[in-house]
Amino acid sequence: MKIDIVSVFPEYFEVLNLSLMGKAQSKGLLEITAHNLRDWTHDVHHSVDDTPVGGGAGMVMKPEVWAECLDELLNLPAPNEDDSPDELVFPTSESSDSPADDALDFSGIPNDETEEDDDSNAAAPVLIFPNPSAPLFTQRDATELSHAEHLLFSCGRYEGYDSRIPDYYRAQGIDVREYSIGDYVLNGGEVAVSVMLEAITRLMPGFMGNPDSIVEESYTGEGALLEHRQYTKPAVWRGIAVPDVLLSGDHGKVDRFRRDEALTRTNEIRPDLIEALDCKALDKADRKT
Ligand code: 6GU
Repeated sequence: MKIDIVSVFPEYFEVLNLSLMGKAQSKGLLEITAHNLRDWTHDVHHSVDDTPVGGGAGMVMKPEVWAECLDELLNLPAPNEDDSPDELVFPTSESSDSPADDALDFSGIPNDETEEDDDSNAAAPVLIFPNPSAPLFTQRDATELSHAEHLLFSCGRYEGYDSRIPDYYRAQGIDVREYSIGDYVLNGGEVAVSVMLEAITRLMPGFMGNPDSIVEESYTGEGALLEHRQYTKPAVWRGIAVPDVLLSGDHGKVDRFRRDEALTRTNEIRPDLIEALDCKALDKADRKT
């Protein structure tokens, strides 16, 4: 899998040379390149942001710099740059399918589901924007993206990026995703991208030493449940015993015990996951739990 990351702090991603991610790179399974967005600026200050149109605090990342960068990394031709910034229409809402803007050729139908269709050459990258105001990134997304050939992450900083950037690339037929990693605010997309990358790449075939270890985890399989609790030896430690059934050697009982614990714990900690369970994925014994 080829992975490009664009950031004003590409050094953030040096940690990807460590541990399993580093190993996957040496094995040739992953090819990660972190680019500096400022390499696509032309002014002496290498500025990448500007004040928000409509007022408000903070700075917003400028579309022009991102576009030069993303056009190049996506191998797209730059459009006519005759359109002076004043002629552009600012959409009034954040909606990505604003129909106006023929100047920008917003003819494409935004479609988050598209994976690798389209006429374009082989594997156009999936373009991913971390964004605290976007839908949550889930294990399902990680699983889907672990099959992609090429991912391109665009890390915003400051208050975010101009919303026309993802709109524009969607209209060009690129598979564009915007994701939040949780209900809290980070200073920029770098950490969020590291999180998503780790969740995605560990699901790639050949990434894990023991592929079984990703099968039984929380959030995978039919009906996402939190995992049961884990114990190792000794059987009694500081006066605390592991549950007897785990020492019984009866695999059927052990499986039932773990499944019950997963259901009970999920119900206590994440009732929303229980709500979302597909009843068909439950067996009779589950229903009793
Ligand atoms: Cl993707 N970005 C930022 N800046 N903050 C976040 C986030 C992303 N997800 C949760 N908080």
